[in-house]
Amino acid sequence: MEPTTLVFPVIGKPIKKVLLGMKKRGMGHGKWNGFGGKLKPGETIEECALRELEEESGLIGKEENLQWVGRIEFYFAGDSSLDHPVDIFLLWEWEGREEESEEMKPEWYVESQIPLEKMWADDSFWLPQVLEGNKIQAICHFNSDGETLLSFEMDKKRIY
Ligand code: 8DG
Repeated sequence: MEPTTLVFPVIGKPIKKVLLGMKKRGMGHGKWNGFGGKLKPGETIEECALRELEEESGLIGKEENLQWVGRIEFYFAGDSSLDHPVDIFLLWEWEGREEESEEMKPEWYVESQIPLEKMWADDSFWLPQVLEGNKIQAICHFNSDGETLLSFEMDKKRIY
């Protein structure tokens, strides 16, 4: 699978609120997540991050307000066609207002009330770290069902 992106619009430093979207279709359907998707030919990873953010949430971001906070390589046992990396960004400023799209239903969450139990199984290992001011690099193995987490190895580094 192509490289993918994930953007979390955030408010406050330390972060107080995060915009999540309930994914209405496709991979991760029924789960809360940041906004993102697959890299298109000719696009940079930042262009992809901002395009997917706008398509899915209605927010319009600029590269200068995106902060790269990590990369996870995902591997799926028995189906390497699903293997893909995800580059993760925080977005500190934007224009426009969040709007429901065909793909996502956006909602602001207080940082302490993020619904980790309704997110991808690996997110509880890294999302709190990223929201606390760390950048991360991780390798994550899932079963072929994409639901059973087999292993998660992470390095983290404080950024603020
Ligand atoms: P597209 O066809 O519109 O490009 O793609 P999409 O339907 O919007 O997204 P996708 O191709 O299904 O890409 C998967 C999205 O899910 C992408 O934003 C990265 C993200 N993602 C994973 N694995 C995980 C995970 O374990 N945790 C979280 N939080 N996000 C993940 O692919």
